[in-house]
Formats: sequence, structure tokens, C-alpha cells
Amino acid sequence: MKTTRFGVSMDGSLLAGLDALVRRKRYPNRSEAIRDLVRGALVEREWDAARGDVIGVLVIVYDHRRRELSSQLLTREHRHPGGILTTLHLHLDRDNCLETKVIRGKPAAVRAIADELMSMKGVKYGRLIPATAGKKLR
Ligand code: NI
Repeated sequence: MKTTRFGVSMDGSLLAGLDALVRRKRYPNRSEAIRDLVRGALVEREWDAARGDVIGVLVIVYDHRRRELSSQLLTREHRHPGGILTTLHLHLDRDNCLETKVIRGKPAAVRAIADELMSMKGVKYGRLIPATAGKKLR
């Protein structure tokens, strides 16, 4: 495939941020960093536009001492028996638990399940990572 060069303009602070990213992630150059960012954005777009099932990985951190949160999470998860394929639970410290959940379904349904869990009181951090193999899942 032919590679095309093109100019990119950005202000100084954004460029400083890009250079910091290049150093931190050890990219060989700015071009590779920009290519990676574009690929990441395209994966997410492809994921959202998919007609079939997609996979999302949800990461949440919550305070397990928060009253009933663990059982409320379980109750909600049981409403989506086919959606949440697996959960990994890690006791982060005395108070906090980290869970990753692999969710499968139509893009909007996966986002809805993730939003439902992330928005619960006591969930301190939540992030959904769209995952794709770059083609339709069977
Ligand atoms: Ni725990």
C-alpha cells in the first residue's frame, strides 16, 4: 500500500503533549504515534457501527464496603445473563475492588450494560474498552 506524506499543524502545547506521548510510549517517531491514535479511533468507530455482536471490556473500581453495592452489582448483572461473559475480580486494597467484565452484544446494548454498572453509586472509576478483531464476530 502506498504511503502518503501530509503536513499536520498543531499549537505548541498540543505538540508538546504529542512529544511526551512519543517518549512515554516509546514510539520511534511522531508518525507512528499518530498512526496508532488514528487506528484506535477507527476501531472504536467500526465497533459502534457494527451490525452484529461486539465485545467490550469494562473496567470498574468500587468500594466494597459501600452498603449492598456488591449484591446490587450482581443483581444487575443477572439481568443480562448472555451479555456478561466473564468477570475477573481483584481485591485492590482493604477498601477497593477492581473488576473487569467481558461483555458481548450489539454495540448499543454493550454500552447500555456498561453505563448501567458504571453509574452505580460507589463505583469510583469505570471505563469501557471496545475490542474488535477487525471483522465480524461469529
Ligand atoms: Ni474485592
